[in-house]
Amino acid sequence: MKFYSFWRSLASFRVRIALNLKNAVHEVAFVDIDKQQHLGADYARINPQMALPSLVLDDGTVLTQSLAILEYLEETYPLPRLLPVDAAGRARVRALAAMVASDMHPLIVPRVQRYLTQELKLAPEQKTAWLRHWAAESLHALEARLARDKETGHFAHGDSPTFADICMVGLVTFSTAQNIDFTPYPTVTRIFETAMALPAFAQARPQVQPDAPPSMRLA
Ligand SMILES: N[C@@H](CCC(=O)N[C@@H](CS)C(=O)NCC(=O)O)C(=O)O
Repeated sequence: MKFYSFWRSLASFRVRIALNLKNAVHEVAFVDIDKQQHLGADYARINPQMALPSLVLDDGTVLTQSLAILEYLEETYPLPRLLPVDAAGRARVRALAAMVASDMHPLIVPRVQRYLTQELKLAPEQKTAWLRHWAAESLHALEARLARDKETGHFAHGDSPTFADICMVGLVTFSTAQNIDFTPYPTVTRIFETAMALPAFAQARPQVQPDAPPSMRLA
């Protein structure tokens, strides 16, 4: 398998974690969004949506959309399970994952940020306000849900990682970069710290990827 990734991409981050947890053998191809490589003809041939990530299987089949890729990995690498055994549990985990990946993340992707600044002429501080607003709104919703639900355990659902944690850690990482105050989000913070203590999560962090610029590298 060949995984097309960009270090800062939250959707790539999600797939990196799942590949690590599943121990799925793959090679990585880096596509630099900052250099607009994803908009070039080479990458457009792989993913006409021109978004990261993509996972190209050994038979040439191209998978796109991080949640669809997570589902593929769950079906083809059953262990460790990243979805609960019960239908209601799976619905809850997919809902928590969608709160981040489907509701919040699309508001902050580079093409939206480009439209805000280049077309709508928002000033840098207005764009920052936009990003911080949607990140905080998402954190607030997640905190309320996780703090209320009896299914919340050491992780977002029970005591092992699921799609929910995989999606949530990207939101927290992004929000930290936006200097958001986490005091109102103790449950989210606790689960983030639990998840990031696992090597599969820690090794998937944006700041430790080989394509991260030296100024951002932690290791
Ligand atoms: N819903 C998609 C999001 C894909 C996406 O927008 N990825 C971003 C990086 S996280 C990207 O490649 N953006 C390019 C752009 O916006 O120009 C997924 O989960 O895979």
